[in-house]
Amino acid sequence: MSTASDNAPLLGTGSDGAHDDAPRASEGPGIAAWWGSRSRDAVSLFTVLMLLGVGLGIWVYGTLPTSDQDEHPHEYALHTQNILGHLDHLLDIARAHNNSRSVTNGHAASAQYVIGQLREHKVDCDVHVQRFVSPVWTQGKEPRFELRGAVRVEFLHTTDFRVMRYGGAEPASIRDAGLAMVDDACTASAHGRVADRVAVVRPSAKCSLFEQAFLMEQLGARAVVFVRSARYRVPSNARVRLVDWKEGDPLMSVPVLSVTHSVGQVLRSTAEDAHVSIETDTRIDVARTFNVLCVGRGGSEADTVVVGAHLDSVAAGPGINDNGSGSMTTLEILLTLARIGYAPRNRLVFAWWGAEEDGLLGSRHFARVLAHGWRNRWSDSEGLGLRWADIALNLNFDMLASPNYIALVHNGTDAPRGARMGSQRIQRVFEDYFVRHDYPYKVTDMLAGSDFLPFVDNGVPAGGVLTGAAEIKSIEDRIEHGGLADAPLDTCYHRDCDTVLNINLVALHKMSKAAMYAVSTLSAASDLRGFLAGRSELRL
Ligand SMILES: *[C@@H]1O[C@H](CO)[C@@H](O)[C@H](O)[C@H]1NC(C)=O
Ligand SMILES: *[C@@H]1O[C@H](CO)[C@@H](O)[C@H](O)[C@H]1NC(C)=O
Ligand SMILES: CC(=O)N[C@H]1CO[C@H](CO)[C@@H](O)[C@@H]1O
Ligand SMILES: [Zn+2]
Repeated sequence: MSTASDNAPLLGTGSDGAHDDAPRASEGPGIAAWWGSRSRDAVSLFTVLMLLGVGLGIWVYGTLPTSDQDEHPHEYALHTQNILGHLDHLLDIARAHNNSRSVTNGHAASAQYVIGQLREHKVDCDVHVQRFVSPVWTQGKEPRFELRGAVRVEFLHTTDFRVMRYGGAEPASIRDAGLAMVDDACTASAHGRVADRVAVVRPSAKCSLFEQAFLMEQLGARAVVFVRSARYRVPSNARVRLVDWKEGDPLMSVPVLSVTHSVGQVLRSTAEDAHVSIETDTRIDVARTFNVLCVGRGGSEADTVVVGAHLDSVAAGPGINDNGSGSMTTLEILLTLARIGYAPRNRLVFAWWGAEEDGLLGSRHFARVLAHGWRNRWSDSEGLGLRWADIALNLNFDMLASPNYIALVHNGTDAPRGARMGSQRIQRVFEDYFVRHDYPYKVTDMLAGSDFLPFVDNGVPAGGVLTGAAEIKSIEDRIEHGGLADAPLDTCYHRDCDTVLNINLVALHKMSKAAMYAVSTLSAASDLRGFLAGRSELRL
C-alpha cells in the first residue's frame, strides 16, 4: 500500500486527499520519507500535472506529422548510398563484358544481379523473365563514300555523311554505281530507274523513313542516300528501321546513308554522269533478350502501378547514368519498400526493360503481348499474371544523375488523348515533390525516347522524371538550375566515360526521392482511377 501511494504521483493516480492527514510511515530511508508531508503533496500534485502535460504533449507530437520526414517516411528510408552500391556492381559487370551492358554483352548479367537482389531481400513478388528477340546493329570499320564525276569527292564520315543506324544488314562494297534522284519514295510508281543504282532520296513526310528506304531496296536500289533539309548542318544518326519492329518484320539489307543538304546538292548537280562508291562495315544480328518483371503479390490488381526503367546500355559504354541510374534506383526503391514492410493499396509491378537502346523493344514487347495479345514462341510459358486493363499507370525512370543535370518532369499534356488527363495528374505528383522541397525543376516533353511510349500509346497514363542527356544547358537554365552553361547535361551520354564517376550525387539524391515519393504515393492512393480521371483529389 504505502509503496503504492509513494509511487502514486508517478503513476498519476495519487493526490486524492485520502492520505492528507496521515503522516506517512517512513518505510525506508531516502525518497519515501521525503514525500511524507502536506507541502510535499502539493509539490507532487504539481508534478503529476506537469508530467501529464508533458506526456500529452509527447503523445500529440508523436501522432501529428510534424516534419517532412514524418509525412514522407518512404522518401527518407531510401538511401542514395545503396543505389551507388548497385551502380558499382553494374560497372563491374560492364567491365567484365567488354565495357558494356548492351543486349549482346552485359545485359544478362545485369538482369541476374537484379534477380539475385530480389531473392536475397525476399521481395514479395513473382519474378518473370519475359523473352523476345531484338535486332542488334553494329558498325565496324569507318564507312567510305566517294563521288566520281565531273568532280571527284571523297566525303567525310560524320561531317558529310553517316550510315544510319539499322541501315545495312551486312558489309557492302559498291563500286561505281549510277545515281537515281527520287523525290517521292513513298509511292512505287515512277522509280523505274532505281534498279541497280544508288537512290538519292529527299525524305517525304507521307510515310516513314523505313518505308521509303525499304521500297527503294525492293525496287532494286543498291543503296539509299537520304538528303537532309538545309536546316541541319550534320548528317543524321537516327535509326532508319521502324522503331516498332517485332519478330518477322523486315530489316534493311542494303546500306542507308544520311548526307547533309550540301552533299545532296553536289550529288544532284552531277547526277547525269556521276558514279559513287560506297563501302560499309555494318551488321544486324538478331539476339535473344528479355525483360525482368517483379509482379507484386499484394494490393489491388485492378489498379496496378507499373514502375519501369531500362536495364540495358548502349554498346559503346557501360551506361551507368544512362540508364543504370534509373534501373538501380527502381531496384533500391523496391528493396526499401520491402525492408520497411510496405503494403501497397494498389499492386506494384517493377519492370526492367531490355533492348531500350535498340528502340524500346522491351517495353514495346510487353505492351504488344498484353495489350494486343501478340505471341512469340516463348509467350505461352510466360503467364505473367497481368492484364493490360489492370494497369492504371506507368512510371518511367531513365537517367537520374546526369552530371550537369536539370531536374526534368515529363509533360503529361504531350500524351495522346486517352492517356492525357492521367499523365497530367502524374506530372502534378512529381511537381508537388519539387515544390515541397523548393527544388527548381522544369517540365520537358514526353514525346519520344523512352519506355513510357508504349504505355501512353495504348491508353495508359504515364510520367516520370529525368536529368537530361546530350542537350546543351542554356545560360537561362544555368541561372535557374546551376551547373555549367554551354555544356551538355551529360557529357558522357552514350560514351565509354558513363561510369560511376559520371554520377551526380546531388541529382541522384533528389531524383531518386522524387521517384520514391511518386511510387509510394500513387501505390497508396485510394480511388487511384478516380484521381487519374480527374474525378477526385489524391487521397491516401
Ligand atoms: C568490344 O568493344 C569494342 C568497342 O566497342 C569492339 O570494337 C569489339 O569488337 C568488342 N569486342 C567484343 C569481343 O565484343
Ligand atoms: C506541355 O505540352 C503542351 C502540349 O504539347 C504545350 O502546349 C505546353 O506548353 C507544354 N508545357 C510546358 C510547360 O512545356
Ligand atoms: C532520359 C534519357 O535521356 N534517357 C535515355 C535512356 O536511353 C534512351 C535510349 O538511348 C535514350 O533515348 C534516353 O534519352
Ligand atoms: Zn541511352
